[in-house]
Amino acid sequence: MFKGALFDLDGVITDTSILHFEAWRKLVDTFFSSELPDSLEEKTKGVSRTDSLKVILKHLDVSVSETMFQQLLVEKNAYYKEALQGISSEAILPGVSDFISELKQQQVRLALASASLNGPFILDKLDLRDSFDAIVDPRSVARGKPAPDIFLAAAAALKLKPSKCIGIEDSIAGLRAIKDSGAFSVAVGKTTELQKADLTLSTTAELKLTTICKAYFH
Ligand code: B16
Ligand code: MG
Repeated sequence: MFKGALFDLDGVITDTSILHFEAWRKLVDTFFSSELPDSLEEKTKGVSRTDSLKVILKHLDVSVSETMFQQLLVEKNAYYKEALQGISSEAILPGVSDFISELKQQQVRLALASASLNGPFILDKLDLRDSFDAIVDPRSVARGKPAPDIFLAAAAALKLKPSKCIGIEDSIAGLRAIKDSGAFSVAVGKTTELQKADLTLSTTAELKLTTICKAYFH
């Protein structure tokens, strides 16, 4: 049996990805009078704020000064934080609360492995902070997803080997990170690339201990 569960946040615990992308769209509209195509959303999922902005500027084919770059990061976060004000435990994705209870009953320890600097703030809003034994500060790892660093740090924070953990992700970058960490990968979503996970589920409603154990011991 696995002893640890390493959770991504956005797209796994709550669906804030739409709020992220709306904030990016607002920023691009305000500062560059431009629009972003839907296809860019996947490329910014699971990717740090800084790396997301690089992807967006590359798409727009514009370069900005370091000062402007930093200002854009601050502005985007301000839009995003504004959108987060209204969220509560009702925004926890289906099945997640029950799954966390099942894990707790089996003494599985929980760690948050989110690229978001807003992770602790969001867990507070969802009333889930106390459910987690560890929250990795994404600033404490050298490389962001798709590098495995944050999942390695999450397992280490639980004092577990990655092979004794499952990692749960919704993004392609995040899935690569779990796989390279050596944890058992559970992907949630319908994107073709997510089928490469050890176990792929269509939605969080399918996150059940029996389903995961069956695949883990297979
Ligand atoms: P922030 P996750 C990621 O969260 C989001 O998927 C990604 O879109 C965002 O750019 C990143 O967090 C950084 O978020 O701007 O709040 O620091 O999926 O790793 O939980
Ligand atoms: Mg995610």
